Amino acid sequence: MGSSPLDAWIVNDDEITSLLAAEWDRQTTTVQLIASENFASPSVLAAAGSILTNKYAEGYPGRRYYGGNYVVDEIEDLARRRLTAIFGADHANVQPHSGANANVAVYEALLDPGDTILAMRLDQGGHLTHGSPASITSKYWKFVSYGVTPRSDDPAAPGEQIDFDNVRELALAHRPKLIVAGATAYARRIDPAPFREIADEVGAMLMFDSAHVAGLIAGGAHPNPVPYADVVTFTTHKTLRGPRGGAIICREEHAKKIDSAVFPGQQGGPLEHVIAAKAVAFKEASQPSFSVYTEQIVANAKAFARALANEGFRLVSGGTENHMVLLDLRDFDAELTGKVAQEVLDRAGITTNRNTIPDDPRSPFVTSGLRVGTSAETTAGMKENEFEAIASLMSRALRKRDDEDALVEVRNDIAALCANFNPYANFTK
Ligand code: DSN
Repeated sequence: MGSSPLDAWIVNDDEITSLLAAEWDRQTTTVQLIASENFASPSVLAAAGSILTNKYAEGYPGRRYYGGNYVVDEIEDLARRRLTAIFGADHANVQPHSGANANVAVYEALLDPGDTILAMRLDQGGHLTHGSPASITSKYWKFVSYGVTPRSDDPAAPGEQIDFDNVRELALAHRPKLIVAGATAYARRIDPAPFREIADEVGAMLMFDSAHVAGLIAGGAHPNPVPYADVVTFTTHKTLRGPRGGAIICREEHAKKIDSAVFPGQQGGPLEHVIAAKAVAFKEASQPSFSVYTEQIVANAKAFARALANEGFRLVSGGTENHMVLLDLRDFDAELTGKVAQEVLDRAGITTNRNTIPDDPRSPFVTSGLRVGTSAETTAGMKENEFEAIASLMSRALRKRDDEDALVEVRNDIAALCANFNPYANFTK
């Protein structure tokens, strides 16, 4: 096994060291296609592994409950300033430990228990925190769900896109206090303007959950929801390529309530080592090279989608405009479930996740869909040609899924490809 960048730190624990090496091997010899993952830079990893992990800092810069926070205050302020500058927002809260925490904090800040929220249903592409019965959110607030338009095989008018007539009808009928835009399994650009129009028509606030596309927005590849939304939430580790965590940006009028909802409303001590890593990532995302990166993510996704369609996979919504491709596996092979496809591809060195597709007849544990994304391997330097090659290898592995030798061959081809695209090749200790 190769050595990991984490070897630069002395992990004085043989078992963990050995597992870190195994994970390094996995990440650099298999292809990473999970749409919500990325390869954070060595600077981000170093900040996240820094001595800031030692410090308690409940509160906010200038208003902490513990002493010794004069350095931490500067770090958190820097993160907030860098974040508001990227998106042109009034206020930032960089403390949420995750996107789910960020979403719940917004609901807690802006709503009373029992208030109505209009959001996208999980099986149509929404997130658990958009009111899934399995999420705590559905126990405290009343959710009404919108979905996507019906499937269409007409390339000129692809279906499975956000149904704004449905959003408006539901908004007029239920008068939600908050409308949530944003998705977790949706390959199309989400325009914030029509959501704002509908919110204004019914007197609702608008939250844009930009977890998946925050990096694309930062790089200019997708529209910025900040001028339209009262609040924008996101994770920092997906297309934004930072450490694992969440963040909230909002209009000044909501700032105090949002801050109180995060701490002390929901969380205790902030993870200042992660906040330092977020600050590093925000600086990286404001460089011109990040725009080049996000353009390439989208170009790679389009090439990947075309190549997968040529292999016989049906593209949900007919294509992609972001970093992700959602595949309906049934046209490729009626017997193939998302669960089996994910397991077979894992054996072939191709890391993906099964996903429900709109109106999926199979359960969320089995699914008829597979979600793939280009953000991580674009970081590693892959371009359209490599994604076309991966599409062909995916097809080969799935067609020969009962032939172990064939899967080993695909895994070897994938490892050969990955050998030229080590995301940490330029890392020096
Ligand atoms: N787990 C995230 C994703 O993969 O999209 C959503 O929380």
